Amino acid sequence: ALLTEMPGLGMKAKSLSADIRRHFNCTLGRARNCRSVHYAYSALALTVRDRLMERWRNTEYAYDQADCRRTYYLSLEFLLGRALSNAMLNLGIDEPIHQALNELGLELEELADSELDAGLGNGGLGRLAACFIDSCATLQLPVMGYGIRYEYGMFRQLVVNGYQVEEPDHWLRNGHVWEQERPELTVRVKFGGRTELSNDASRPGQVVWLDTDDVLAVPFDLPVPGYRNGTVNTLRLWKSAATDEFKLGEFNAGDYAESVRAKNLAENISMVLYPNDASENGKELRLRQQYFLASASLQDVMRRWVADHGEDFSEFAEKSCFQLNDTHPTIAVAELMRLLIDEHGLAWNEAWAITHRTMAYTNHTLLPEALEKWPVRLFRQMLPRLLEIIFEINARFLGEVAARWPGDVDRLARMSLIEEGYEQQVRMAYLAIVGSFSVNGVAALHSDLLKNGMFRDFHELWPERFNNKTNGITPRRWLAACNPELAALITEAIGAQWTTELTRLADLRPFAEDAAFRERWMAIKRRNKEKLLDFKNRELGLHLVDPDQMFDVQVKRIHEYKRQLLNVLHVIHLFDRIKRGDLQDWTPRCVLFGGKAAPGYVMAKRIIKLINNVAGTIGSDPEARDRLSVVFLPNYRVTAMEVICPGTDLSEQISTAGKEASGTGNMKFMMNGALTIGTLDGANIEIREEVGAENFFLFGLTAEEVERRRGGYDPNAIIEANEDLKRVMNLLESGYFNRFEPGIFAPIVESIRSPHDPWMTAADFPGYVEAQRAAAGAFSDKERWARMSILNTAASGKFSTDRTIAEYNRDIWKLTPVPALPVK
Ligand code: DL6
Repeated sequence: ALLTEMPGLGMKAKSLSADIRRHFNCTLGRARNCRSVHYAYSALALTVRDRLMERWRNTEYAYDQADCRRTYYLSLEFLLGRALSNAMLNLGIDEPIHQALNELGLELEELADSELDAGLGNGGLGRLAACFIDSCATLQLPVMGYGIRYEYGMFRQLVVNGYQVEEPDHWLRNGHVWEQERPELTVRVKFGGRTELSNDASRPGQVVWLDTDDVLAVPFDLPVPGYRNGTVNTLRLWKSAATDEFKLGEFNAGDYAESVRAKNLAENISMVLYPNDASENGKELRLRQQYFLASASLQDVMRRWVADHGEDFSEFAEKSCFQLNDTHPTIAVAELMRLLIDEHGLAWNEAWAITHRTMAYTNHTLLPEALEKWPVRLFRQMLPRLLEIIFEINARFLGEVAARWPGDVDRLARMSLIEEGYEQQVRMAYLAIVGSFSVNGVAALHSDLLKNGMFRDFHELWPERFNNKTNGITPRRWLAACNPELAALITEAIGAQWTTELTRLADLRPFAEDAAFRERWMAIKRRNKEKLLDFKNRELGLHLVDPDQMFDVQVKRIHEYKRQLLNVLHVIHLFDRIKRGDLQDWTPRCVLFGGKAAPGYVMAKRIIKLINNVAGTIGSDPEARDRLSVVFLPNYRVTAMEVICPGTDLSEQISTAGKEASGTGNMKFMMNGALTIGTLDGANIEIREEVGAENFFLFGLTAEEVERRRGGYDPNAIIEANEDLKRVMNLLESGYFNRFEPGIFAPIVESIRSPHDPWMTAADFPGYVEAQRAAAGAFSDKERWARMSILNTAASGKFSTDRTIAEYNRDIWKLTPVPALPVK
């Protein structure tokens, strides 16, 4: 007891600076003449981490004592970004830290800049998981995140001669002070081998899985601080390691090569994040990662359960919930069955009653190509026991379908967890639906489209399972931390409660009519635009842009459905207007693009090249460059967005309707006072509802219209009928933007002209140009724009993940908040 007793650590500048010195000299052992920014950062981070530690212990202790129901958020991705400023903000020590660093002659910004992003995710889905765990801690909900500690996160993007080049992201190269290794909690995960019936007479009918190649899962914990409430939750990330058997094998000289191969196979599991966000990864290693995460996490939960409750699982489902972040961790459904039946001796029905009351599934996409399927053959070889369980789940499930719709053979084939064909495949989304008590989409339109489209049969069978949870973002990182000046102005106007009750932002509405307030608001926006330009110049080399131009921004993964191409076509149209002297009511603008293409996605990479070539042509045209500038910002990431969204005027959310499940970038821009130009897709619809049609630049086909036009789509007729688009296509086709690289954009032209273009770029061009004109007109009326900007922030209250998580909790998790014990 004496050992665990600890007095609280000081939160004032004096004790903070003493601790920074102590860590620099004692923990890190730096020499007297060391001037390393990295070590100064590490000393500061360790000082902040100490303050998290004591709250972390108290939180875990409070949860243990309460023996409360808990949720486990299983996700292959957590796109965390940097940790330092967030921890300082949430602990409420940013002021004293500033003072402490001042005393020491250090600059916070410089130290903070040396932290590498934890880029353990592709985009929206991974960043959503990071925002969720922030809100769970802020709401004091006993929620633990489980993920993979990838050695290499999302690749670093360089642009060379306009082309994307990928470089590995070794984000752990300088160490990672925030994590805590917990080797004593290592678990074994099985792969390969074979199954047979047990000959143990006391366990008749039991299956044993044997001759497996096991891998160790070693947990590394990250603290997840709530906002100024004493709670620190846990994100547990698994690293794979070889078992001792491999090491023993190394002594056996004859088998050395095989032994090393097996060791590498084990260690490769957590080596690298797959960089595809919207298409199947389809690789054996990816399935290994999925099972590794699911099995290690479930075993971890079960181990704690057995320690507290013994082998009595009667209350397991009352006390535990697993939220599956997309289909990626869905194998957890079969793994929980396996653990309950094979390892803990439950009968099938008992195990199933627990499993399907415990699992909940969130779908994040409407693109059929992103729905995961795994070949039965691969399963049989890698996870033979899991395949048996999936077959059994399927047989019982199809029995239920047949009883409900006797003789409907087509329906059985449609709904089966196994897709027949040249090669049998396991449909992971269907396994998730069958194994879960809740299935949700991530915006109202998306959830409706799931019910009426992709999962229609399942909705007919179990309508009560389906629900919507519109996404959000954490206002701590995405307003308070990334836009401190605006946050201070908002607090001065309406008080500080908005940080945890975001709907309070509505109180800003009357300030839209206050001229002095508008002036301050826009002065902050201008300084944020200057900061964005500084950032751009640091990352890209100096290239002057006037901060009074309209900053028109599209940053997100590069994908055809997100239609960066439509944006480029509009840029070419603006260039064409300049060249033909159509300059009436001209609004100077800077169009900024950023985003990574999946390395194998050829068309997306070609679109990056087109953006860069157009940027180059316009930048070297003396008539054009002061009126229009185009920038492609390489290596878009969380830290970049923290500078980009406060400095944006116009947010581009222009996906083909019915394709973007929700979007969350749209929310970050809105919260920071940008106006949206967008289609009726994903959460744009709800954004427009909140802010009012008059404060949103709408265009484009609706999701229904897109579907209806399929089959009869004639882009060439649209091009012929629209003079602007015809001229744009002429410029593109003439090779104007690729004079020294003939033909490189031909596939892009073909895709626009194809009657099978699923993204219907040509169809939305005329409406888009019109909406852009309206936006430019509004921007040139400074007072009007300022009003609209304030109203956008004021209307963004719905889009806090605090609201999203409160809804998950109300409808799915049903957890009781547990306050952490106070720090002594
Ligand atoms: O739910 C988070 C995020 C949504 O906001 C995006 O609209 C959606 O595209 C993304 N989904 C994925 C999964 N695959 N795909 N495509 O990243 O989830």
